[in-house]
Amino acid sequence: MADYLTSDVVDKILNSVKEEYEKLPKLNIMILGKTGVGKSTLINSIFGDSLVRTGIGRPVTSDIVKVEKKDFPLALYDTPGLELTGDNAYDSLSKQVIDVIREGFESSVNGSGNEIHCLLYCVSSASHRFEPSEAAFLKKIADKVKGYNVPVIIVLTQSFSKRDAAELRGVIEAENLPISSIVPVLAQDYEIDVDMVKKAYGIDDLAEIIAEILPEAIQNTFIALEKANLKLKIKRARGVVATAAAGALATGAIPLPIADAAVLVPDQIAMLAGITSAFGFPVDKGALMTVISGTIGSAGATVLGRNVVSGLLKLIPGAGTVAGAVVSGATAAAITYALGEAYVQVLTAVSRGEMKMSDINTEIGREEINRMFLEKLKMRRLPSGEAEEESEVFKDIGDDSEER
Ligand SMILES: Nc1nc2c(ncn2[C@@H]2O[C@H](COP(=O)(O)OP(=O)(O)O)[C@@H](O)[C@H]2O)c(=O)[nH]1
Ligand SMILES: [Mg+2]
Repeated sequence: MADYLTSDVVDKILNSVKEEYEKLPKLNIMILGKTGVGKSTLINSIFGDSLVRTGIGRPVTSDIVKVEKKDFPLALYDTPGLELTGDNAYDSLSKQVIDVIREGFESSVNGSGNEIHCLLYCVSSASHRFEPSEAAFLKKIADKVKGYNVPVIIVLTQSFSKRDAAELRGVIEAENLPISSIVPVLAQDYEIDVDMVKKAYGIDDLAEIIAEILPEAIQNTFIALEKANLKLKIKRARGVVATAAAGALATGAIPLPIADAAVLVPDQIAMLAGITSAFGFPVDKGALMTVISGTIGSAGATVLGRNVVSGLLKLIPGAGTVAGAVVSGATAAAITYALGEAYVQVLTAVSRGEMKMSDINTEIGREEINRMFLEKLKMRRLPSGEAEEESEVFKDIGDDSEER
């Protein structure tokens, strides 16, 4: 088994994932609301606690702080510890908010990347209060930022009572504000009593709404960073697979996975990197190697090698040597699709806690991945949705895996 080859391929994927992360444009989110309504808790539950706990805050105005972390494509504009009492406090803050948003909007023309992509305005359902001064403040902000393309989402935080949340929603809706949506959430489980816990909810819906309102280019950043909605990641990852499979179908120039060498073409490497980025995992070299060896690499090639290569070569006129062989577009698409879908399935299982990254890099993990790969390969689904024509190659694979 030529592990050095697999390792080389994995290094290429690791590099490509790194580039993929570096390429993600910075997402700028502003979060507003009174102290104690649960802004930090909300951000933690969307992005994990790493930003709030380890990010570095820098004041941009007297009350607004920009929190960032090195090599992390998210900037959070927060108002920590701001006591919003009285019209003066609201007046002063609305000026600062609009200044920051306008400056970001104007400078982004020069590519500074400081434009605010989304404004989360938090009101606590638990406080039972939405004062006229706060309503006026929110109305002013929502009206002003409309001109700078900043969507506003009102988050009803600490909504352990859905009835209170519905009531508050009614009050805010009556204001007829130019906002994108009102979303009730309970960001963390809430202990009502020693024997009664209200489970957290709504963060996945909020994540979906945020993803929808963001411009396409920033969406990928959000999906890579968020930790609240696995479906968004799966959908994005499967989009990457479909694109790669369609590309393989069009070009068909995929080298055969032969003997014990995993030969991946750049499009497949980009696909694996894109999937990894959608799930937002730190890359684990061992796990990636197993995925490759369990699918089209060493172990998979035993299956592919025995049945496919000989089968394929019969189909390819003039293919004297294994090394020079390429497969048809349809077959290339099917292999690419199966590799991508198997990898998506692995990362989904890891995200759900059904599998550990470290479990993957074992004999059992590899067999499981191989099983997934063959199952996907048997589906023979093409990105266009057409059924693939029957081929000897797929009969071979089907026969072989059914025996196992
Ligand atoms: N159980 C529970 N506690 C929350 C929730 N949101 C906020 N809190 C609590 O409310 C307090 C204030 O929250 P924090 O996020 O610091 O508010 P901030 O000042 O707006 O950033 C903290 O003690 C949080 O633990 C929630 O969704 N569930
Ligand atoms: Mg806070």
